[in-house]
Amino acid sequence: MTKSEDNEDNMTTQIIPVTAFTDQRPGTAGLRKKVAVVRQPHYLASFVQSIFDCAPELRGNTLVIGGDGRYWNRDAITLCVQMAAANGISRVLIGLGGILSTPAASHLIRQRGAAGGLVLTASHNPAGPNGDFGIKYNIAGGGQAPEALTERIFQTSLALTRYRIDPTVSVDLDRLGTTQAGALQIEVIDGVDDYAAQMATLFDFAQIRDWLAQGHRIRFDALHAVTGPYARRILIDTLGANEQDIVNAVPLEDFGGGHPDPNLIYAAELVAHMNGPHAADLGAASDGDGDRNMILGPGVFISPGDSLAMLADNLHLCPGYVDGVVGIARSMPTCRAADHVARQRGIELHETPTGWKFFCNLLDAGRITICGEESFGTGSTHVREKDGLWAVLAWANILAASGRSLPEIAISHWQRYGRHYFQRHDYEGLEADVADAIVADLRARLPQLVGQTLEGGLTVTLADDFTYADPIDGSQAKGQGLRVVMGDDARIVLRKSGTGTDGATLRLYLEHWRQDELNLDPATALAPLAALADTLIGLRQRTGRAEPDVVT
Ligand code: G16
Repeated sequence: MTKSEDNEDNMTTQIIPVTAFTDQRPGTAGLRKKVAVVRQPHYLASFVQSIFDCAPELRGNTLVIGGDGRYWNRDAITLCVQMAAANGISRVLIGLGGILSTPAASHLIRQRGAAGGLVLTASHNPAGPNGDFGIKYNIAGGGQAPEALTERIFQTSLALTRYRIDPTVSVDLDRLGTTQAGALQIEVIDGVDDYAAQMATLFDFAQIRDWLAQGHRIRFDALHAVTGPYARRILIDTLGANEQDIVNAVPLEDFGGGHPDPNLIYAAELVAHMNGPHAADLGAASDGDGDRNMILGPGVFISPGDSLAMLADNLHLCPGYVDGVVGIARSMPTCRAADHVARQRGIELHETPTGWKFFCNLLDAGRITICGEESFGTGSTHVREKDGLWAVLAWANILAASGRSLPEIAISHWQRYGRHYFQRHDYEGLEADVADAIVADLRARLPQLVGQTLEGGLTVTLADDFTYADPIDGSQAKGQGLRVVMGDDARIVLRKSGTGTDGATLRLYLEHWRQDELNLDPATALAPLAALADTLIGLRQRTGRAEPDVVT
């Protein structure tokens, strides 16, 4: 250890020499690793230093810091604050208890004009000593660092020789207010306040309150993750929802041992309630860091792609969006339900790679109002992250304003536009070379597929490895997933996940558009396409798995 390297530094700043780590390339949404990996000596500090080295705008400026409250969140936040002090950052804004949902952090960065933010989360991945940890850097606009920056951070981490820290700085995460540590101002804020205030500007709270007072119900499952306090404040305290309907609302360091992923598998309790005799009018769940959402009505599951399309079609009913939607974006694997809405309204539809960061330029440029992904993410111009509770409030506002039930809205949408049956089949924990070989083999066969009529009569109209050219900055993202497109009727998409921490995960996405049968069970509707994908890719055979690990 050496003392400060220039005379600008505090006397208590330490320069810690390190041997660079070689595995700090950020994935789809930041760096995600097992807790044991991140807790290795100097591991997190090295990554944070690489961020600070690549973000000179932070010097003399404000940095937002918050996390999803998972195991080791508090220690990691203290480390980030000590490093902020030693790297010339002048102010840190931290959520009370070290907690900020991902959308709330994005909002705070924008609202307070911060130069950036550190969001400590591994999203829906399980937590606890044997679980996962994660960290991502969000830039001044509130969105995740773009690809070019994450690549620079990775290159910096490969050559890192030291990091700077002031271990004398301490922070009381449980006390609201401002303190000074040398040149660093530390402000601990109630992360729920600003977020709740913003939601009140977008939605008609009085109308939702009346709707709830008439006996309608919202059932919300926070899965013991970050949205509990946000949901309690907004849904119970402000809107008057039943206290018993907001469940698992106390954030726990290990998420209660669960998997805080709002889908049909991991939010089973909510699904059972919504399929039961006392189902609420709107059922919803969010994830570890509050950016995902799952939407259900009594007896009906609205797939994320459908939710995006239905929200886009009805968003003008919410006061924050009275002028309607100027454009829509969805990630490539997300079903094409929203495309019909865009076509019908004569507005732009953008197809981007997986990863919320790809929406940010479009949002900044005012080209889109709403965007969404099959991975249970929906959001709008109000922040630069997806936003779980925003989607719940948007649906509640639409139900209250339209006077229609959720199943009525869904059925009339499908009658008008047809229904995109959609499923994602995940094969998890695969050997990386097995997963890579499966992808490489299909990639090699793509050119021959075009023009072929496959079993069942579907003809392949396009087969490629998806490349995205950003219409705003012209940057190109290549190798973003293999797609076998059968006109408007169907698609099979295969890609490797960029968020797992245990070996490789392959995702197979199946989509079939039907205008004749609107009431099928998705598994039944997609069975022929699944069989086709099996013949084409042989996933089960090549992975030695009888079936996918998770189907959502
Ligand atoms: C992140 C990204 C999303 C992406 C999802 C799944 O979400 O922000 O854009 O769709 O991961 O990515 P992959 O298919 O590569 O695993 P989150 O909620 O995990 O931050």
